[in-house]
Amino acid sequence: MLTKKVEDICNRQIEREGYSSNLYLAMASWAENKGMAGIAGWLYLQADEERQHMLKFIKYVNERGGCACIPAFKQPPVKYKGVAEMFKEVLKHEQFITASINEVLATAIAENDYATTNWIQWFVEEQLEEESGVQLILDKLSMAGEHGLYFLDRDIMRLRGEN
Ligand code: OFO
Repeated sequence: MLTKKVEDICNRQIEREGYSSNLYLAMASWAENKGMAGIAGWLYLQADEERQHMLKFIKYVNERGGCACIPAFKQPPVKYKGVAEMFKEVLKHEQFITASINEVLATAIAENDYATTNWIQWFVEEQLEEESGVQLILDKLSMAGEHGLYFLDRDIMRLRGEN
């Protein structure tokens, strides 16, 4: 059985993972409308992954005798200044999510909840990958400059397996 504090912070994470999914969907839609099919495809996949993260939390909370709440999500931005700015936003958001996952871990430790302490490790690892994957795209973007955008858009899917 989850303690109230662990249940609450997991529910907060359900909202954050769901928002991440919607944020990347909004970015995917923006990129698709700008004709960047590769970048849009990368973001659509990322949105799916975030939904899976949300589902993992929902199932875990319910399995441990808590109650997973499905929240309302605030609307993500519709427009972005450019591709580099957008990926900087992605990195900033992932750093926020990493801090948020660390707070779930800290709460589980403080509550002597060893099962959650153990279970959350998957997310700790996942966040390393998420941040380094986005950093890799930002590095390629700054190397390529705006003129190289065409090639990045064409090749971005290959980067998913590279970090
Ligand atoms: Fe769920 O890892 Fe990104 O937000």
